[in-house]
Amino acid sequence: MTIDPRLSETSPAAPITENGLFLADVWDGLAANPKALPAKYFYDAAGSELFEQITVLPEYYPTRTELRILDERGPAIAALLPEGAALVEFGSGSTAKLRRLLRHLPGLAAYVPVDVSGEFLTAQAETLRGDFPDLTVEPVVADFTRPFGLPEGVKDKALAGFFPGSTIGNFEPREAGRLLDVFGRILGPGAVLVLGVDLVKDREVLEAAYDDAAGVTAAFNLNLLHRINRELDGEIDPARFTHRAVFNAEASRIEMHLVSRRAQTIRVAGRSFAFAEGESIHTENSYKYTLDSFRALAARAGWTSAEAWTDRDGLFSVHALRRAG
Ligand code: SAH
Ligand code: AVI
Repeated sequence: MTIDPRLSETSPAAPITENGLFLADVWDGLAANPKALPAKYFYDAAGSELFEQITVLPEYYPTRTELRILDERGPAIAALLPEGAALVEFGSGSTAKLRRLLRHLPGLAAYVPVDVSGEFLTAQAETLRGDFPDLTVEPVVADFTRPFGLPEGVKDKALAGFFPGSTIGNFEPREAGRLLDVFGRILGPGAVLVLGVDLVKDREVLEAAYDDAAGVTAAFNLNLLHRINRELDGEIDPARFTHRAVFNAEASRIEMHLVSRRAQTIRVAGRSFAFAEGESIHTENSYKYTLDSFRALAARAGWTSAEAWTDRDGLFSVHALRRAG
């Protein structure tokens, strides 16, 4: 994923709509060589539901492993957060991980889930309010790679950040550093950011996690083509594409692709794009770090490592970072 500067550069006289940005990115991505689309577009309501199904697959170890680390380290994490803080979660999804932390955070002043998947976020925030009536929940529908405002009610509060799931891994390392710097500016000097980072491991384990036997990850990847058809007047037959997930060891990342089963031309909003047989659209990177390679990335972005925890098998890590004061 990349950080998108366009919205902030747009003059109010020439507004770019969300769907206009989506179309521009799809046209750019399909015209590029090699073809690539930004991973953030996976997440419409259907994509968010499919991601939730991924999180409980036997092959997808990250979610259950991170939940276990959060359960075990909840008290230590809580001790790092200031009393009366508002917690901003970037890419909150189902809010399942916040729910696990909540019992350790009785003094939390507010929870601000930020997510680009608007319909899904609104529904999750409503359910959370129902389950925790004493918690102030202030959802923000936004693309966190672009400037966005925090709710008025939390501006006078100490802020802390939460970025679980290894969503940071979906950004090129240079972009990940820029994103961490942006989060630091939002949260302020001295703030703590707790984030989940997936770790390098055997190719077999990684590739199975992104190409599960039940085909849920394939459906998640292919949903991008369905979404283009739904929202952008696309004329794509998703059955003519196949899901591929491969570990690129040199770059330390899982790559997901949609591979054209045959030579074909697809159309999106009146523009045509030719594919050779076997040509792919690169739809996602999921970078895998070591504890030290991630600490080094965070340090370059202005964060020092307060703590880092892993599970017993060294599959996944949770880092607590502190912004220079
Ligand atoms: N934090 C959850 C969800 C991770 S899935 C967990 O750990 O399980 C990644 C989430 O980030 C999705 O909910 C997706 O909609 C959101 N997301 C991805 N890119 C985003 C962006 N650029 N801006 C805001 N949210 C984004
Ligand atoms: C959200 N993100 C961290 C997931 C990952 O593991 O990179 C998205 C995902 N893609 C395929 N499976 C899960």
